[in-house]
Amino acid sequence: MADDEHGAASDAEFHARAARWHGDLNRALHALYGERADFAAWQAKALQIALEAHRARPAALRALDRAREADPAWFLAPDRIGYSCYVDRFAGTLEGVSARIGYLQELGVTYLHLLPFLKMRPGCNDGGFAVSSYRAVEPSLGDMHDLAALAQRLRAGGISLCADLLCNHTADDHEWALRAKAGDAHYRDYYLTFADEAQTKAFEAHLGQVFAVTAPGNFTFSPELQAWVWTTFYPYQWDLNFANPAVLLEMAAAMLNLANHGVEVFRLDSAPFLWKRLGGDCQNEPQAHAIIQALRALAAIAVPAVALKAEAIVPAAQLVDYLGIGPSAGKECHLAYNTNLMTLQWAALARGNAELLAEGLMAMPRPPPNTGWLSYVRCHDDIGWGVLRGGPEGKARDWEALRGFLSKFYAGETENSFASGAAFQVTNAQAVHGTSGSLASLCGLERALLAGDAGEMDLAVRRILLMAAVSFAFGGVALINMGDELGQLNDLTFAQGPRYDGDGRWLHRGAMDWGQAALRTALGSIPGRVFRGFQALARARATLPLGRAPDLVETGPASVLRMHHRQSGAHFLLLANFSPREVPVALPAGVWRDVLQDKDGLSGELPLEGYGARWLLRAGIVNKTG
Ligand code: OTU
Repeated sequence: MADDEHGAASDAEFHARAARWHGDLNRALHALYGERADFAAWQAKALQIALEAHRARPAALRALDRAREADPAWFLAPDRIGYSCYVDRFAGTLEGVSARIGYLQELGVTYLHLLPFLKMRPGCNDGGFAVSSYRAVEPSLGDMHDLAALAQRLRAGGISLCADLLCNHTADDHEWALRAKAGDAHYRDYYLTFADEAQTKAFEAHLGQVFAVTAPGNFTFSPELQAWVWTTFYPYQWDLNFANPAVLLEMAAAMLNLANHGVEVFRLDSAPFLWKRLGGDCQNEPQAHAIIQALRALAAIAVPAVALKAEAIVPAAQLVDYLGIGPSAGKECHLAYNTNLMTLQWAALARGNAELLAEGLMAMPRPPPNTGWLSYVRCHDDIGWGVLRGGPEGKARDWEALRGFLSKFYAGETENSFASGAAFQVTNAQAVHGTSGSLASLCGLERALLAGDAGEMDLAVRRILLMAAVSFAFGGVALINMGDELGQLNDLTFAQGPRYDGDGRWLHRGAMDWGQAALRTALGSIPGRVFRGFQALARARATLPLGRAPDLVETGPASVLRMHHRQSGAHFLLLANFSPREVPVALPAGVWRDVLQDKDGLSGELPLEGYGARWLLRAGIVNKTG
């Protein structure tokens, strides 16, 4: 085909997609900017940006677009095992990550989330979450060419690349901010500025605080602007003004450009905070959803191979909205972090009781078709206890007391605690925010090793694998946080690290210990046991009949979680004992196969050891490929 013919055919493809998503894009844009006299011009401009991105899209990625349009649930396959890491901490540079693809494949990884790697503010930058340019890689990590090369190698190895889209804020040295500081009114309108401090106080009266200790308040005075700037997070992270349509289009263009470099999944950082309203807490506003829906529609039109993932650390009642509701069901994010599963798992582990976990999971609405959850037990952030609030239907319960208990338990401050984590951003002895600490340290491995207690070490390893077995069994994408697959401990030297800036989350962001990784084949070693445990879960999961979410979650006895997936005749059952004591567990009728231990013919009653987990399939109904 001649070039112009190619172009024409491809533009036709674009226009067909634009027609399909026309209604959704318009609904979202209208909700945001419908009142403006120049609305039609912005609408046209949005489509123009999408068309330019589509024309610039490499042929291989266009082929991927077509394949994924035919398989819209591609990211929900049971072999979707994610891995999350900082580029420098894992492998030095983007090129270094390329050299470690084999390691990721050995573990069973098919989805790689690289924490922020774009050009970041020098000095304090919140681990790269203060972006100076959306179009350049941080020079110490590589360049845009390395990014495209890495994405391509990952894709060839069956791994999808996920990157953050820092949509809520830029660094205060981003070009837009610099121009605003230099007096350019066009760019000043990219941010939320207030000349009068009283205005900020009026907002502040209804706002929470994310970094109450290291960055109190939500506004920062800029001497250059002679005004207060909205800064939800650190003072150098300037919140963007999405009431200005130019900001949304800049963000869309940045996203599409990264997609054309091979990014397949965007993690929408701080998604709840995108829209501000006087008198509200400025989270989860309907317009924040409209912004995401507009980004989704533009991605679907220009780069349909791409998926969006919401980072919304909000209570369960608000969470499913990020997958779209009403006319937008299934048309907002493809994925969202399952904060509910994560925090309730930690609650179950501390209490030796799975009832609250089962109840909380049953209360979650089912994700819309072609969407799902990202399950995780640890990530680069703290465990935010604030999401544990109970829904409107939730039983009357003292959630505040529970959050207080969990914070103390995982800081190792209660009598029976095995954990060595630390409270994060706590302003006074009563306040609770989150907990820092690595999976292994929170599960007791750090203390056990210090005490040289082999029995405790064994229990800690079982807790680690129990937490993973539950998280992996939920369906959707299961994410491993770098180092957890080796039982890596807290980094006790974190306060001396170059990126620390007084932020306690660096406790669990130590560099990858490749020495420990070398032990992964050593049968008797702890890293070996943990790695092989994760690997076995990843391999077995690929064969399981997992739905988007379990269809029944219950307990029996109280310490044992029972999670069921019934898919096209097959029945998968997870049993997970959150107590240290062995308990007898009654199996549902039928003959079961233990897929992790490869044992057949199980029926009746099963003794489940302390912190034991089983993945069972009802024999006879399983598909033959499994
Ligand atoms: C996100 O975090 C990122 O994951 C953090 O690493 C960043 O510091 C932050 O945004 C700013 O970019 O509020 O819903 O409680 O869970 O800051 C988004 C701490 C967030 C994090 C919280 C989170």
